[in-house]
Amino acid sequence: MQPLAAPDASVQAHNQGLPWILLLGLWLTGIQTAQAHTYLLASRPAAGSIHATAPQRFVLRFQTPVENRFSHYVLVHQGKATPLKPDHRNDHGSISGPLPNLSAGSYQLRWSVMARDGHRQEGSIPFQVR
Ligand SMILES: [Cu+2]
Repeated sequence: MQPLAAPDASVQAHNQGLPWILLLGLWLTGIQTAQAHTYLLASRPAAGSIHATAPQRFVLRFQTPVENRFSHYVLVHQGKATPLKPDHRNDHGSISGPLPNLSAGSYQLRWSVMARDGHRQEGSIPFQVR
């Protein structure tokens, strides 16, 4: 009977369609997450870098702009943390500022930033001055 074929085809089409809707949902969620969170793209000094000449400035490049009022940067050396004050930022998530005069030794540039969605991200960049 011809009419019975139609419901079967309909069910099959429905089953094929559902995964695409789920995939679309996951894709949209992924885009939203990528826009919401930020992360560090690059830094100067770079993580693990060794400097014959002490760097005079730091640069952090984040994937998105950060909330400046709720973002902090410190330089840790021999257990002592010195706050760093950025003096330049752009709308694309780049932040830079002066470093104090660095003697030879191991340092960590620790950053803690708040993305526009309110999520905090933290990290530590180790580097050395010879
Ligand atoms: Cu987020």
